[in-house]
Amino acid sequence: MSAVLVETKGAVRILTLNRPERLNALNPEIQHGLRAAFDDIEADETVRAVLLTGAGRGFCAGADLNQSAGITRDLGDALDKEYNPLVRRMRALPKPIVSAVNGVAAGAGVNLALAGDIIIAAKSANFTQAFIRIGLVPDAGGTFFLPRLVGDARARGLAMLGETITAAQALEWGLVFRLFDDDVFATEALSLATNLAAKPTQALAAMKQAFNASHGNSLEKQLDLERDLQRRMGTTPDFAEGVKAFIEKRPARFTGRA
Ligand code: T3D
Repeated sequence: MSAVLVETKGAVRILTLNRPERLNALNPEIQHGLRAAFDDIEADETVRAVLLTGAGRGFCAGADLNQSAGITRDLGDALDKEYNPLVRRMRALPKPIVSAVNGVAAGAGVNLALAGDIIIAAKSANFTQAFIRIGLVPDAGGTFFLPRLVGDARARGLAMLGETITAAQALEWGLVFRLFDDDVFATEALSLATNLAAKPTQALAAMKQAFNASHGNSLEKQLDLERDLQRRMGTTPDFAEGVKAFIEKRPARFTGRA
């Protein structure tokens, strides 16, 4: 059985981490499966949104610790070769990613979810920056995403104490966008991704670019970037269709084409 299940529903590509007996802990097979899946998604024009979730009761428990037991590995190498390219890939992907945290998320599993664009969670999910429990520092973008999402005080508390927070706490702190009841979670997650897949894909890609840049930009630079992106958006068929549909008082039919 594949470590990452890949399914297509309409214009949504669903990626399911699939090592439920290990709470979908990240091993080379999962890393390889994700890399291959994102290669396909980038190249396939018919895919307009991604849904990333986990099989079983976990979303992802971070790095598979069995591969670290008793072995001296260069963890910097592991980040350079596996985790960092994946996070960069997800952030730069010109298509929206819904991270659907269906259950337990720990360590790099949390931060992998945060690399998505819209993070939702099942009400039974929980989140642990588990790194400190094993003497590590948050990776996979954790020290970047966390303070920006929840603020410095909470980011430091979460990372330094390694305490588990509930989905309700994660929502209250701004770590996730929305919660759903467990019994409807999969359906609601797909519905959200399907909704995104029907939107003007070029504009969503440009938004990702703008939000990614905004953390490091001055207002001046960000205004310039918005101008450049908007200039490009103004030439897209979806802009023409959106305006036409508004004037004709009908729902727009976006194609996502450049
Ligand atoms: O090494 C590198 O590549 C460097 C990169 C590091 C990045 C990181 O992510 S470091 C952080 C790694 N993750 C952790 O430290 C979390 C470890 N897991 C836990 O602390 C707990 O499992 C949880 C708090 C996540 C959930 O607890 P609970 O009680 O709900 O489940 P459980 O019983 O502990 O786990 C269920 C099974 O999954 C269990 O196997 P068993 O006993 O039934 O055979 C457990 O060993 C396994 N499992 C859970 N997490 C991992 C794992 N197996 C391997 N690696 C894991 N990370």
